[in-house]
Order: sequence, then C-alpha cells, then structure tokens
Amino acid sequence: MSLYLGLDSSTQSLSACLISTDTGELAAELSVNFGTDLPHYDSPNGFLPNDDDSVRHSNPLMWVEALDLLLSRMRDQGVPLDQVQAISGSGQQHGSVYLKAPVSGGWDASQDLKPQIACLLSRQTAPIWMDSATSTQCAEIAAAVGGNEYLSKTTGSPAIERFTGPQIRRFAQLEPEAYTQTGRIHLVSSFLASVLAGQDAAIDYGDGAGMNLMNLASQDWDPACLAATADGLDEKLPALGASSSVIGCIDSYFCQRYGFSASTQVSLWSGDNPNSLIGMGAAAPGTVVVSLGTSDTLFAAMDTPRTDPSGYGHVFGNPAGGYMSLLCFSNGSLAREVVANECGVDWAQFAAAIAATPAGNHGNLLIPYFVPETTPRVTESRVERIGSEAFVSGADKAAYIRAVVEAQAISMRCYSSWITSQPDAIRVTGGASANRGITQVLADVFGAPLQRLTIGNSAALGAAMRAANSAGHNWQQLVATFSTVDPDFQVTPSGEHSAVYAELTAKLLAATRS
Ligand code: ADP
Ligand code: XUL
Repeated sequence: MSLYLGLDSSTQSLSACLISTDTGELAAELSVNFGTDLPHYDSPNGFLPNDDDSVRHSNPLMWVEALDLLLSRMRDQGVPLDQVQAISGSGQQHGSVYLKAPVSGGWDASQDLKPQIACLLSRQTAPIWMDSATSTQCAEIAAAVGGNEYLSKTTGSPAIERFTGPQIRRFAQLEPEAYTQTGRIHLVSSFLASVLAGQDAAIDYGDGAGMNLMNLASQDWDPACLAATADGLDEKLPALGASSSVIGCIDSYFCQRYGFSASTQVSLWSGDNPNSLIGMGAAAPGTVVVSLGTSDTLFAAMDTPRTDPSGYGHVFGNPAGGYMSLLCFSNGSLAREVVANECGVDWAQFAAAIAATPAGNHGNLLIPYFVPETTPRVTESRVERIGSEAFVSGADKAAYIRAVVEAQAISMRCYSSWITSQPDAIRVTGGASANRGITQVLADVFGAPLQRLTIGNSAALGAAMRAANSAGHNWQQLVATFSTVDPDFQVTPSGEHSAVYAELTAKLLAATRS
C-alpha cells in the first residue's frame, strides 16, 4: 500500500495524518497533547511558565519525547508503519533549537530519543513564536541593515519580535558563551526533520522566510541580515532548500522501534502555515484561509511577493512554488479560553452565548489583547471593556463572549485588506473552527460564507501531501483527493451587517491607538 505520513508539531500538540494514495482515504489520525500527555514538562499549553509575559520558551525535549510517544501509539494500534513510503512534517514557525553541532543521527534503538538529544543541546529551552522579548534586537537589526524597508523588501517582513533572527541576537547577547558553543541553530521544523532522518536537514523556503534572515529573491541567507544579527551566524545555520527536497531515508532507530521500512524517505519539513496552505487546497492564488489555532492566522497564495504596506504582514515561501501572504494574531484561542474560563462556560455554552447576542453586540466593544499582540503591534497586554454598564462591570457574560470574538474578527478583516478586500468564500481550519458561534461571527464580519474540509488537521494533512508529492504524486490529484470541502459544514452571513461592523471597526481602531 502507498501510505504517506504527515506530522505536525504545533504549539500544543504533535499530530499525525496518514493518507493512502491507493484508496484516496485518511488511513490514520492521532495526536499527543503536550499538556495532558506529557505533564512533567510543566507546559499545559505547550510552553514553560515565565514571570515575564514577553518570554515564551518550550523544552525541545518535550517535542522529541512526543515523537516517540506518538509513534509508539501508532505501532501499538497496528498502524502499518512498514508501508509508509515517505514522511514530511510541519512545525510551529519561528521557534529555534540550539545544538552543539549539526545532527549526525545513528540513534541507539535500545534507549529513548530524549537522552540522546539532551546531550546535543547547547541551550536547554527554545524560544517560540509567542515570545515578544526582542524589541531592542529588532530595532538594532533594522538599524544595522539601513532600516525596516530593507528587511521588508529583502526578507518579506520588517524586524519582528517572534522571528528567529531577533531571537538569535538576544541569545547571543544574553548568553555569549552558550552562543559560541552553539554549532547549529534549527527551526522546530528542521530540528524534527533532522531527528527523523538522522542527519542534519535543511530549512525549507516556506519556514526560512519567517526568520528575518532569508533573501526571498536569491533564496539564500542574506549576508547583510546575517551580519546584523550575530557573529559567525553563517556557519551555525543549516542550508536552505526547496520544500519538495528529500533529505534521505529514515534513521534506522525508527525502523527497529516502530517497524518503518529502511527505504522510507524523509522530505524537508516546513512551517505549520505553509503546510496548512497545501492541506487546505489553497496553494494556487484565489483561496483565502483562516486558521483558528493557538494563534489565529489569515493567509493566501500569491505569485509574486507583495508586502503589507502597514508592516504587520509577512511573505513566506509557498511549498508548492511561489509565495504566500500571512497575518498572525497572537491573541487567538488562548484569549478565547481566558474569556471562557472567566465566564465559567464550555465551548458549547460559548457558542450559545454568541447566538444569544446580536451582530454588533449593542455597540459593546472589547480591547482584546490578553497577551502582547503582533497584529496590530501591542507590546503589553491590554484588556478594556467599553460600552453598557452591565458589559463594563462584567455582569453581561454573553456580551463579553461575543465581544472578544467580534474584536478578533474585526481586527482580522481590518488588517487583511492588503491580502483580500472581499473574499468570495473563506476556508477555515484549526481547533476553534469547530465552534459554530465563532465561525458565524467570522462569516458576518467578512460578509462571506465559510468552508471547512473533511480532514481536520490541515497542517498535518499538508505535510502528508508534501511527502506524497516529493515521492512523485502530482499536486492536482492530491488536492482533488484529499482537500475536499465538507458538504455538511454550512456557515453563511446571517444578514447584512457592514454598517454595524464599519462603526465598531472605527471604534476599535481609535481605542487601540489611544
Ligand atoms: P495548534 O495547532 O496551534 O496547537 P489547534 O488548531 O489544535 O492549535 O487548536 C487548539 C485550540 O483550539 C485550543 O487552544 C482550544 O482553545 C481551541 N478549541 C478547541 N475546540 C474548540 C471549540 N469547540 N471552540 C473553540 N475553541 C476550541
Ligand atoms: C505565524 C506564527 C504562528 C505559528 C504557530 O507567523 O507565528 O502562526 O506558526 O502556529
């Protein structure tokens, strides 16, 4: 049987999606949740606690242990891993892993991966995309290359706090000795690809573009950006490569432990958003995707790199060729979770509260930055209720619930005008796309119907499709087979609300700027 495996190491979980190109079906789907399955990492939402709100790190060994756990569960459930032809993967973007030297593999199958990787680390924790502690480094890098215009034009984004370059600079400044002892810096995606292939993997153009270090035109590291970031960085970074490149065969550790065939190919991994673009069937321009995961993102494919004039958005590589635009909203699911917890409701009650309140929420408005925000740039958390007495006092819980979702959707619409002015339809994915209340508000604010695919985890699916493509299967066939729209998911705008939302948008923008 021709099976292709996609793995997705996201903020809160590691998931697998196994597809069969023979039957056109999903052969297996499994997930390990970092918080509940690996509680000894003290990371209920996938990152370590820190007194400083701007610092967000994870333990990279948690991701490695999750890999062993996920594969052992698949083996124990009888998933035919011996028939997997190729594997690819997806990683939360921007996060970086610091190793003493490039990965050389040859893992010992008689012991777990964790101790074998632990001794390779030159830094015990990995800053992830939620980290916003690098404003100083962003300013320094921008100044050194002659301004953010250079960075935007060359790398697709101005200097951004969560991007890898500023994070590397901060590490080199705070821990110069550990930086000197670092021989290789990987992204989450290329780190896990290296572990799987048992050799040092390249970073693909999709994820490489989220570092403030890659020149989009030459598809190579940009010498000016490297020099502006940290000394000797050139030698510490892996090569860059096309997303379809094959690294080699899987390390024999995985054959001995889990029964993979020695000929199983491992292709380059990419970022979760580029993978999701593929899985959502949106690799050709024209389809807009909204992902409602830990972060909320909005993205679409584009033929030529076009940057966001307001400086919030990014250009990444499209794994199928060309480019993709992306906006990331840090206050995604975790902000909604805070509101749900404060109101003491589950997700069904959360949706019911939205259904019980009208579009526009009687003018009640929430400044919704529970954590520092990337779009728009808000450096310190800020939550404020503006409106009726019951809303401001917190007595009107339903209004509070609608307010967080409306503020997020309004912000998304407002800042995405450089990507799409009026989409015909929006494809949604991510954990919160299961919530009928949240999706209805999104449809109302954009004035567009939503679509969802039959296979839920679009990043893992995209990775499986990329593995199949690297092994020779064409995109058209893969998309037609696997990226199918769920006919039972029907969310259309509930009426004409453009005037109501135009007014709330103006209020939100004014309040955010004040
Ligand atoms: P990631 O890939 O970033 O780890 P997911 O796409 O798996 O995230 O989404 C996880 C998030 O989805 C959780 O933080 C949770 O708050 C949210 N979520 C899950 N189910 C629902 C639901 N029914 N309604 C709203 N949010 C949900
Ligand atoms: C995108 C971003 C997040 C992460 C985690 O720029 O920072 O979407 O990829 O999902």
